[in-house]
Amino acid sequence: ESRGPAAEPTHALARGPVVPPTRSSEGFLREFLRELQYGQGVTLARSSPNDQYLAMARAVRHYLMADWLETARRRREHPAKMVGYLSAEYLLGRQLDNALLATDMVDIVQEALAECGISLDTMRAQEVEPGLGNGGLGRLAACFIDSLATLDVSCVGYGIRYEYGIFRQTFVDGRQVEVPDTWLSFGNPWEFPHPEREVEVNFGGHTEQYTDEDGRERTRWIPGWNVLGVPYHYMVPGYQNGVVNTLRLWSARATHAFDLQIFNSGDYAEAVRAQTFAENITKVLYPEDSTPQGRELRLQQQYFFVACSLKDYIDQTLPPDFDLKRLPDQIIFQLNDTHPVIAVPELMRLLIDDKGMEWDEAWEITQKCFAYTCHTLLPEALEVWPVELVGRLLPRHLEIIYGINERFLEQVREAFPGDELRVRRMSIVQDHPFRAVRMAHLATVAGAKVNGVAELHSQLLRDKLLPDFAQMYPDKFTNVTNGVTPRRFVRQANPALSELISEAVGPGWERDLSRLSGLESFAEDPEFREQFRQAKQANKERLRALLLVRDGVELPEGHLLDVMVKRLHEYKRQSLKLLHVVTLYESIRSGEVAAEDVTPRTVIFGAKAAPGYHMAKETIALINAVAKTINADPAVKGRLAVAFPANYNVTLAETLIPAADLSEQISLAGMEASGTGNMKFALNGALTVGTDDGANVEIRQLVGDDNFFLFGMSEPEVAALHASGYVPSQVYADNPRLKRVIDLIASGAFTDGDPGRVSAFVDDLLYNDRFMALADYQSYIDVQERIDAAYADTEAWTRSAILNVARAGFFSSDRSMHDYLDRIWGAGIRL
Ligand code: T68
Repeated sequence: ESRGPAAEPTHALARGPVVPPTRSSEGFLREFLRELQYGQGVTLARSSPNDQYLAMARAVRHYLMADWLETARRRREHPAKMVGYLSAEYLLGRQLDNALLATDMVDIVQEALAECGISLDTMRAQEVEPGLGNGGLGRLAACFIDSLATLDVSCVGYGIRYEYGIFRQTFVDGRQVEVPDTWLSFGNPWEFPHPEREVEVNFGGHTEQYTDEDGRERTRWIPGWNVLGVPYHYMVPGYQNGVVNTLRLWSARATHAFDLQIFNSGDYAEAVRAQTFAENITKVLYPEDSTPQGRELRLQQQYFFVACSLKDYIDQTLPPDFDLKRLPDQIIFQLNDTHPVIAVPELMRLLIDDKGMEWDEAWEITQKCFAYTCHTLLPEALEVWPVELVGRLLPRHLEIIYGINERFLEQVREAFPGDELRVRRMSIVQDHPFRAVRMAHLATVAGAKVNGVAELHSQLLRDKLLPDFAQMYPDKFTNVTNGVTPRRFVRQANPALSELISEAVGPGWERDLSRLSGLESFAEDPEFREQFRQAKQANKERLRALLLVRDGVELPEGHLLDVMVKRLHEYKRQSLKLLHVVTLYESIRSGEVAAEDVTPRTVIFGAKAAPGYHMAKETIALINAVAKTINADPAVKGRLAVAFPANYNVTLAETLIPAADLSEQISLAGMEASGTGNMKFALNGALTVGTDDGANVEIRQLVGDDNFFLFGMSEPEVAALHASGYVPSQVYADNPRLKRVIDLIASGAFTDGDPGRVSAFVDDLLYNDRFMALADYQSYIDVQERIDAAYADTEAWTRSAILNVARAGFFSSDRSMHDYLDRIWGAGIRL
């Protein structure tokens, strides 16, 4: 398809570069009104807040457009190696503020809107955040593409445009009820659909052998059905640097054959059903975090988006005459967990079947084009796809996977002669408990590099999860500790602290977070400490105001704010936090401690449970039940409160985290791959209470033991307890305080006297407790008592909080990106 005008333009405006609108409130006002009147088709007087939001968002977009087009032109003209970030999830958060910050337009826009009688805050509140991810993994992808744009690294993020993102959580009688996330229903001003760049994706059918013109034996795939992928482009602006990269999200459409069928078919309803079937592929995000269910539609989603992305890159991004032998010089595909790993056989298929390459050559290229990031250690989180399903949906890919496995196992046998047990352990295809493809093995064999997401995790990945592979390919394994973007999670979320930081260390720290170390000396300055406390206080007020209107919750004033926000999962141990809350409650109620001797504390939970995760949902119900009882009890009023705002998401995080005093990172050691919320809290001046797990280990090393509350077993201690046999009921029997607390819960004290509603929770703790909450209970209670005392010493606490900020600069995702560049992506990527 040809691009550009048919004839040479004659007018200067048509020839020249794209001119951005004037950067003034007058200029913005003009853009805004033009979008409102000509884009939305309403006058200001008749416009709804949604009209105003859509128009202003489009007007803001204008200011990024010239940079976007220019960045694309620059990257075309000076082709350097590019990162293709392949991720099934991007948990972006709201776009408006991010765009205003990237363009440095907050003041201009505020002034212009004021002249229209519109408040910027009202506009901000209109936006439904794109929740195209479950939790940490999806948010990490969003932080990484932000950092790559800020570092001016050429990157395209590839993913899925789910019509429904992560569900909206509501509580009915304290129990989680999921509501569909209709984020697109009022229009989305941040996306650019490109139906003209649609690509076809095949599924099903069978393969056959044939002999080509040169007499070579070849295979071809005769698919059974297909769908179209339509790309939607999103701008990914760097921070005030004129760079705008692209996020390309794919949406499934029925092929035009379906449209024809609809017209020609006597059975209209049947034809429409076929169309619905195709479009189902990108209908909804799977809300399973860490426990993939192996559903057919999920594999369809995965293949759909990587097939679209590879085809788009090879056929549309590379020059038409490109020699694919040089592919590894042009791109590295980073696999965000195993979800996109079906891209490996897909690239092999493209190179061999479509481009006519020999196997060995195609494999050499493929092995250089992928790198794999693992985000877990939980065995049940590792994806395995039944061979029967892969064969039915992607018969050619299954053959290729077998081909890869056969050659790989030959190498294993060569390296370890006679070790058939090892061969079976390492095989990409497992036989037991059912025949299936182990996606992590495929990714490890194919990937040039394999990385974990924090030091401890990478070490356990080598030593426990994939030890055979680490032995065979020691150089493949590396670590890149996660990071978070300081633009969204400090600058944007915490303007009060940001201003203080700028005053102390000068401007520009948002792009070089190591400069936070300049705050170190200010920790000793009483005046600075006072200002720091005032900023925290302002953030608490802001949170109080938000929770009042958002949830009708009234937070008490002057409390230690103790926050645990993350997905609900047994390994993260919200149950342990709950045991602490009930312990505090019980100790006041029983008169063991006088209410006035208790450090006033409000505990805030935020957590979604996977809809099919029974124990997680029981835990949510119990937290709500405990909150209801405690908050209504005059005996603890002013001393202890519990809040559980529904629907924790990126938007809520941006107000919650800056207000927190204490960050709860209490997973069983060895279970949390990294955590990234832990980093956001430290950067916003909360102290961490945490186990030696994931990135907590590195946070503690950096901020220092005096400024971190460590508790619980270490990973080796956990392993030893497992080996010696863990009996939770014995821990219960041996600890009178723990026994009182569990007995109180079990009695129905929080469930209207009904023990039935808590028996699943209690029985699991006593007779299973897979994540050893009871084993760490006493240590946790002890550390919390130290925290109560520490918080009472305001100056010392503030000093520690400042030191957390000063020493957490390492956790910028910009640093993570530098590490990927150094350790994984290799030479050729221009900085
Ligand atoms: C998280 N994983 C890790 N998974 O739990 C967390 N899984 O420790 C780490 O900091 C973060 O990744 C970033 O590395 C997830 O968030 C998922 O969301 C997920 C989604 C679908 C299937 C499996």
